Amino acid sequence: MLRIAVAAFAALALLGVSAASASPEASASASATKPKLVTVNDFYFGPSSVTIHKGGSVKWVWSSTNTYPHDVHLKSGPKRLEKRGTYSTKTTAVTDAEFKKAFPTPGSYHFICTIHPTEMKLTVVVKK
Ligand SMILES: [Cu+2]
Repeated sequence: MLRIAVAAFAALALLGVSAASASPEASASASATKPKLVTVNDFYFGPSSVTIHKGGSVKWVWSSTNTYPHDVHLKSGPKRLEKRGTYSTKTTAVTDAEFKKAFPTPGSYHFICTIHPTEMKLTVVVKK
């Protein structure tokens, strides 16, 4: 069961990467904007807040020392955000997972882990 979840995660991560490299914003600013790294830990996102520019991306990496499953779920974001579902993972993972997402729309984004919603919170601010 866990193996299936991890495989699904890997597929999701690949989709995320190919979508990002196909986007004009990403290629135009590729050298300037390395993804901001956020680690997914028992039981916090580190750091709990990141700021990027429009077209930049965030890469979540699950800590190798985790013993509980976590996910990344967009709780709230800009009003007219397109493809809202692509800002959340489809599965949970304990370790050895990554999730990368580009942010073409400026605004404030609030993420949680749906399994630990009161402990695990992350704010992403996307500047114009
Ligand atoms: Cu969690």
